[in-house]
Amino acid sequence: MTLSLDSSSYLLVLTGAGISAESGVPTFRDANGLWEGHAVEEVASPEGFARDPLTVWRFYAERRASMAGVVPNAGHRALADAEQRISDRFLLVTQNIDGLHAAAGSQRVVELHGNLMRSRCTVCDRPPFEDRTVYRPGVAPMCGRCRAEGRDALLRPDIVWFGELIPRDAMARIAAFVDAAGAQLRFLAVGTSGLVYPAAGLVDVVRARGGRTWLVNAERPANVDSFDEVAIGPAGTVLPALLAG
Ligand code: BJW
Repeated sequence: MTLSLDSSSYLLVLTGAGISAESGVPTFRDANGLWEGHAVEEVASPEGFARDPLTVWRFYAERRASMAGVVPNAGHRALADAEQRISDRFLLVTQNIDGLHAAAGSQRVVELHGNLMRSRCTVCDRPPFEDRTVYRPGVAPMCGRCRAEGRDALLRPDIVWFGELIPRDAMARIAAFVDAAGAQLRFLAVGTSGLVYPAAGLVDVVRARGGRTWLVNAERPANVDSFDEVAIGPAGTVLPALLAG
């Protein structure tokens, strides 16, 4: 299987947890969607946070701590290299919150589900800010700006949880890219189970526009039949070969 990029082709890439697996980041459904016996939806949903912010913060503090020393792998680097070759005709949409694409040198990145190393206030409109703090168990951090104005307000991770809207500017950037690409659009999905929307529906958006679609995944995901070309295997091995030309 090949995916050659000529002087007119546009490439839209969607990545999921599988691309970071070879860097040592567990995939989302590695433990059957469970963390310490909690269903993922319990610790990654606004309802779960409202019910038990301490547990949700412990979940994310553990994940922040687990990123120490984690570096991008050959799959991340192959995508950064492809972007170097076609620059503005490349857009990388990632569901991952680990920041590894930027660490590999990718610049045109849409973080669909937010970023683990940012927090935001649950009350005020202060913009999300970088926050690498690994809060201790039992600590739910509070907003300093709200406190200065005399109210208590919890911080939360700047992550898109189940049932929450994807940031409007993220969807607008994807739509503008798809429009600009027209008939030259190619789509490559990597390391994603094809279960979570709207990401899982991007392949169908591209097909409706007549674009060709590729998939690289360790196993056959839920939406495998939507792809023209499928390579089953580890992204760190398959991507460098696929994007070499
Ligand atoms: C390898 C590999 C290697 C391993 N190489 N491969 C339409 C229909 C039905 C429902 C909906 C719909 N539209 C919206 C919804 C509701 C919901 C949804 O999709 N639910 C489904 C579960 C049914 N979507 C939403 O709520 C989204 N919001 C939204 O659409 O708003 C409008 C709306 C709201 C409500 C109702 C209707 C509309 C928001 C979704 C936010 C998802 N957030 C999460 C958690 C936060 C981040 C975090 O804490 O980490 O994001 S969920 C979780 O899943 C996480 C991931 O980004 C996401 C996707 O997972 P991913 O990346 O695919 O990982 P895995 O683990 O599932 O798969 C890894 C794959 O890699 C596997 O296939 C492996 O085989 C493979 N692999 N090693 C290559 N080395």
